[in-house]
Amino acid sequence: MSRDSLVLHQNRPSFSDRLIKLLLQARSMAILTGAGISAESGVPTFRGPDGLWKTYRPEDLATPEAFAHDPRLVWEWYDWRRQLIARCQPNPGHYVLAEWERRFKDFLLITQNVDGLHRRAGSSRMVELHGNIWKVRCLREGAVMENYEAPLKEIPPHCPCGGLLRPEVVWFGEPLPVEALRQAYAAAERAELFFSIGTSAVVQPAASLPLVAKQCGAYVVEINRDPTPITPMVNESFQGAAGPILEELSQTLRRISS
Ligand code: BV8
Repeated sequence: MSRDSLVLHQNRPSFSDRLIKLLLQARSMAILTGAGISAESGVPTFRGPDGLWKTYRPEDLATPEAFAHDPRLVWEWYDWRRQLIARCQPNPGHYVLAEWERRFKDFLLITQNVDGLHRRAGSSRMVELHGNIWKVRCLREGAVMENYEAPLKEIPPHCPCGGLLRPEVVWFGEPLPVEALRQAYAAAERAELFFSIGTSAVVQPAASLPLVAKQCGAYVVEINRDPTPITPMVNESFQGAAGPILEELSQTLRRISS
């Protein structure tokens, strides 16, 4: 198969020999995930038909301006999401990716998700590009701490020092954490195999990572329920639910390796 040919799998996934060979032999792998990997855990996505943004406009809630204008409203949205996520469990897709980090010498999971489900599934070689909904930052001291109250005892919450707390997540117009972004780009540049899983690939700069990987010679695979702007440029695209496809791929690898 030529490097740029696109293999579309829309029904029962059949895995190309090239993909299986790379999964068995590649030395370096990087994976970008988005809200779609957590959808089967019950966490609403952002832009799908049942997406979070349908109910709320991003500029109303996920921006520093919105928080400065109405910290209570923004915290009510995050408190609602935290309570919902607290009831969710990692799904098979999260567990397969946690298992894969043990298969590759050079591996990085790059998530846009703030729900913490990858870590709960056992992933450790990972970066959270958009922060974590279970961390808060004091606006007076700048201290970052974990906070698992669901529901929050007070809205908006305050630091013991009296300072207002904000969610330790990246809002629109805010820069991404420098070290996490550096690691993500470096992993994309050296990856032999790059997966983009469960992301609409519209939010920058995360959405550029699959393109960077492709330009640097990686074999790029997309697993997503719907087509995205990167679908035409990837080497293989699996259109469907990530959990079952990742489970099937993991079982295929186990069968071949045994
Ligand atoms: C920044 C907050 C600069 C946390 C979020 C060009 C270049 C650079 C920037 C920009 C640019 N153009 C515009 C910008 C600005 C902006 C941006 O990208 N806007 C977009 C909308 C055009 N980017 C920014 O503002 C970023 N900051 O660039 O700063 C800067 C630099 C220096 C100094 C100052 C400033 C910040 C971006 C982060 C914003 N924060 N969230 C939170 O509350 O969650 S973004 C939000 O979208 C989430 O974090 C989410 O992770 C992210 C991406 O969404 P997805 O994860 O892809 O989710 P989505 O619902 O969209 O898609 C899910 C997919 O799953 C769907 O395709 C669906 O088909 C699929 N699916 C569903 N179920 C399943 C499934 N797939 C498989 N299986 C299933 N079961």
